[in-house]
Amino acid sequence: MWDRCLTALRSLKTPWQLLCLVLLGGQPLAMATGVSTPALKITFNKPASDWEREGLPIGNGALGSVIMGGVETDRLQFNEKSLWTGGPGSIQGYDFGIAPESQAEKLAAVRHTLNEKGEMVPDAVAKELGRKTRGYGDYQNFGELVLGFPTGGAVQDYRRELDLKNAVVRVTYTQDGIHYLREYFASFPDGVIGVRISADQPKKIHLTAALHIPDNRSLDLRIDGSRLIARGALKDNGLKYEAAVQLIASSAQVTRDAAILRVSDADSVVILLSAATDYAQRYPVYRGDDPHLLVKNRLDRAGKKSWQSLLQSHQTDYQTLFNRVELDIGQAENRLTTPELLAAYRKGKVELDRTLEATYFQFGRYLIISSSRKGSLPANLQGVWNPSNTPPWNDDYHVNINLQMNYWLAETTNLQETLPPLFDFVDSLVVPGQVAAQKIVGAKGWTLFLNTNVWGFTGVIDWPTAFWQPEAGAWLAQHYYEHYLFTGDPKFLRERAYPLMKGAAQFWLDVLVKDPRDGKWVVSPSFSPEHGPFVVGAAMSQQIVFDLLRNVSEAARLLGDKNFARQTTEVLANLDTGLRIGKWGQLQEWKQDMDDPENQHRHVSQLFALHPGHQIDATQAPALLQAARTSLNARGDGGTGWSQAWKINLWARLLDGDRARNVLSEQLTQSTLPNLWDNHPPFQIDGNFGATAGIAEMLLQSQNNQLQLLPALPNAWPQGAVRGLRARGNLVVDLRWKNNALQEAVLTAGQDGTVTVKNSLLATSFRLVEKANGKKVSLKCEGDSGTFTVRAGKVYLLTRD
Ligand code: FUC
Repeated sequence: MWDRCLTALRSLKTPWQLLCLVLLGGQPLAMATGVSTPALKITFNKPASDWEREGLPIGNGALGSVIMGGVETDRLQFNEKSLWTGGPGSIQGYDFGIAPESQAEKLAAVRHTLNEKGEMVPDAVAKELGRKTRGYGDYQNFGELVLGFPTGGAVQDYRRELDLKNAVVRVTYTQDGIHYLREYFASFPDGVIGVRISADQPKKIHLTAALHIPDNRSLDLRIDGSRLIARGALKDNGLKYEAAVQLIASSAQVTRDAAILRVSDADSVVILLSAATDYAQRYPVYRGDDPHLLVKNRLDRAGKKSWQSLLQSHQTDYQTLFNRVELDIGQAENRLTTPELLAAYRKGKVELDRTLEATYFQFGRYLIISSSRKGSLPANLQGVWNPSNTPPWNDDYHVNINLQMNYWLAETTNLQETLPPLFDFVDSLVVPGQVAAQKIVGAKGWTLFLNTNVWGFTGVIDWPTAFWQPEAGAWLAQHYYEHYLFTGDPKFLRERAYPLMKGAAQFWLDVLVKDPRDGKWVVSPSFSPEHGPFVVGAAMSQQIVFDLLRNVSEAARLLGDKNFARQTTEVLANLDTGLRIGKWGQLQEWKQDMDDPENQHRHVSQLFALHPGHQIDATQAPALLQAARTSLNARGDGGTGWSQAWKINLWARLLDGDRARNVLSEQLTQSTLPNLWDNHPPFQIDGNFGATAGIAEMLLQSQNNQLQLLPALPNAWPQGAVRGLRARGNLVVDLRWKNNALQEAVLTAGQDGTVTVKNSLLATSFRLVEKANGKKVSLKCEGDSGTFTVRAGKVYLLTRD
């Protein structure tokens, strides 16, 4: 289909013709795989009046911008991920959150009190072990590119849309009989943000372009030809920055006055923006080259390319990733704006509900592609988009769920190219994390606690409610092993995953203590995230350590590290697993049976073992599963955005599709802004990513060596198809279903192996063949699951007979 589209696109000349194709060609197109998806767009019929609620985001990983689309003044607030205050060189001083003297004695005293008394209030522990932060820093607003247009007559037919299939924002309107079109995108291959302003009549574009830079930094604003350059350094830490804007106007001259570029009587204008800092992800200094050459070279190169060629490289890059997954849950083409679609949600039009849900799913994928690409930092609490110099939670990396949740969708929704920033970032935390492990806990290995910044912060803060979370390192290590399970890449396992996981495990081998009550290895002090007292052996601490030690022992065996395999297996055998069923049938959050059935705390930490862990397996442990269900029921379907997103995943793991979809609906109605950004509140992107991951989890699961097809399909999606989801074991899976039952599954194997598939279809009459030649594949069946051998590169087709 894409070939067809590209040929059609190439035959068109003006942006207007292209736009007409996009706007009018809204018929669902049958894909080769049979998945049909109408236009995926987020639309408004007015300019944004509120950045957070109505802005439309574009991004290339490092750079991001939010499009407001004002007719007379268009503001493109923009960011570059490394522009942070704090860190080395900060006027507030900076110590990575780590005191120079060892905290091991204080820790031993806390441990002793816990052994004596069983629990401690967080304030008392924070008084001992917390540390006032200095120079932690904040992710910064880079500035605004402000475009000014002349005042005209009444504006008609205004439309502002984010087109998820093409990763382009468009603004269109008619004024004084002229149709205007603005297009915006952020290109990963060219490293620039591109904007084109055009009209359907010649010489109608008149505009000014200025850069507004916040005043907490020095500023040298210059014009060089048709380029506007802003450079300087943050006052707080001396971090150098540069942003530059290049104007390219057809049949018109760019003139300049003071620090403003001006174009009159142009047919169209292309504006390119690039920005960078001298940040480098290198402990302990975190500084690299002056950003000038990088910014200049990017603009020089991009400025030589035509708009079409810039757009084409961008779309080829983007669509290579985005187009891998298509979801059809019976959504309908429609002309509603996104706020209207949200307002109509669950008011009786089921196709429209599905349109919103399918768009929300793909929006999560759009957002991670736009905020996490190689060569930059990972997606932070707001991805890459932030208009403030003092954003909520510093717009940092919280690692007691948030950063992890940001990447849950990366493997399952087939976007491995978004993972390098996470792995590079976590790798860069190992050296400062070793210092933290040493000084704060007196242990080998590495770890970090609640939160981190771009400056290797691995120490502690002093906020009693959350500050102590040394399991963060182990939790992050899970992503490395999962990456190996999904890709089967032995080099990644050997060279990156294993050293990182082993370091995290060495920390825990040093830290675990024997609980005098039962002789089991436990974490002490232990704190269930942001909830309850400090105790010994809270469920989540134990489950995370279990997850890490199990993964690392498996990896050690695979790689022949016999000693470490033995050591970790021995500890595992006597580790408190953190799985206990309490007096009201709940899965206990603490070793003591003290859960309150009325409590609806947003962190459902005791369910880590169900998701993102897989210690509790829906197919094997009915009692634990029931306990998990009881706990999750008690917590309810509400919560902050990310909490609801987590619950979608959890209900999917409990194989309850209707409940998973109900939480999704609650998230869409309670925690979603008009532009579909997740609302914690405020805007926090983890909920978007977590919900997309949850939808994938409803359709396909592959933990514990079982490929579960449509494990949690809700009744609300009786008919549909999905193409391109990924499963552990290096598999790509396409599914089609009807009357709530699987009709067809296509499995593409990336490596040789054995696959155990699970679906009720296997208990009825089905066929499994090699797709290329129709040859029957032998399958060993047991109830509703069947096991067969796959070969790398082969495609297998499972159908209803
Ligand atoms: C965790 C959560 C909060 C918030 C913050 C950024 O501490 O408990 O709800 O998401 O991270």
